[in-house]
Amino acid sequence: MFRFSTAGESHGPVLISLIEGVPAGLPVVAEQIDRELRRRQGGYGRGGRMRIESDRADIRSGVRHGETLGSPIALQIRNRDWENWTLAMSAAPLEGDVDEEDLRPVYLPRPGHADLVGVLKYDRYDARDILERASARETAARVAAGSIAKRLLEEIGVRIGSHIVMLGGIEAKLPDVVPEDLNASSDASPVRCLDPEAEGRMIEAIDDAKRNGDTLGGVFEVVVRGLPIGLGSHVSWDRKLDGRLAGAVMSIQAIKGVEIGMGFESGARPGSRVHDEIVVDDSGYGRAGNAAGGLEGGITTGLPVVVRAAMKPISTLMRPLRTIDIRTGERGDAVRERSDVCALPAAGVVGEAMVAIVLASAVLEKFGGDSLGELRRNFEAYRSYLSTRVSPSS
Ligand code: EPS
Repeated sequence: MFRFSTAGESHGPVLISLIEGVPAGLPVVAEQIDRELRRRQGGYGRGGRMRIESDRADIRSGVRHGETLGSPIALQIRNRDWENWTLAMSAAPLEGDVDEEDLRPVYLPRPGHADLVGVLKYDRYDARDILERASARETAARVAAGSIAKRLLEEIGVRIGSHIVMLGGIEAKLPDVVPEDLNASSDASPVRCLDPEAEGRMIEAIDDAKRNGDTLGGVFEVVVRGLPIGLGSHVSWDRKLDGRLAGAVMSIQAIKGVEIGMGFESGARPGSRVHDEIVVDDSGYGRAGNAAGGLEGGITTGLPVVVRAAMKPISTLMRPLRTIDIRTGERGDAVRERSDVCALPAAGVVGEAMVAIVLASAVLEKFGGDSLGELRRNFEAYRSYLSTRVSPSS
């Protein structure tokens, strides 16, 4: 299985990704990881932090001479902003006289952030103890891990992209067929949107929100092509791939809803207008549509996997909402920290990473292998088995 965990605070010295289960012999170079990290840093609506950082991954273990060893891969991303936070985020106990302001404490929790529930649960008084880890800065480490998962998937012909389908209530007109190289098109747009007319209105909406001290969310869509039939399983709840994808995407900071394929709309239609009829075409079994979003019974159908996620607006508002001071219990305005007006375009990149991680795990479960060669052989054997099944009329 592809397993990963992350460590690091937003203004600590580094972010770390630890990845296990990657077979030996997978070509990996830092530039590929960095390219993904750069994509996450972009997007119209980002705040000042992204001008400070230029995220790069140092490969600390698990790779030798450009190829994985099968051992745990440790990736480290430096927080450049750390230089401005050495006292406030010091790991060492405080010594001597310290001005409390220099510790940048947060006593006015933001509605919508983890600030309040975190301090109560973990018995802290300074919400910085919570928000430093709850921050979406952590998603840089996810994207680094996701880039390794993408690398693995590329080896069997799987391609992942994303785009923004709605931002702040403005819906993009979707093309009948999403472009083959989705990211080549979406990354060319400042809001990663395929509809130029909607793009203009989205940018205006972000500018308006900024002027009003407000923030905006929206919906992104991840599309995965080239998956074989048969990843995931119907046999147990925790092996259903749709459930695993939804959980992974829902775990991204600020995500409040996930749907697969037609999603919520399918609950409003009769079955005759939802299910993708089974047909035979040149390559064997085919489908008349893809309302299922590439998954039936928790198993891939071989059609594109389509996952959408709704991101709520960022909870740091420059025109703050009402809150209660943790020290005094008195009313106050929520803390204003430097933040983004809209991080939806970046969230799409993070969504790609989480989807890639779940799919890489499902690929390794099905095809196994200690080496890339073994994985490939197992994959090819399965493909040739499938080719004996997909021409029922012959
Ligand atoms: C982020 C870095 C953060 C925020 C944002 C995401 O940097 P800073 O807090 O120093 O401005 O820009 O995090 C949040 C919106 C949040 O609510 O925590 C990043 O690297 O993506």
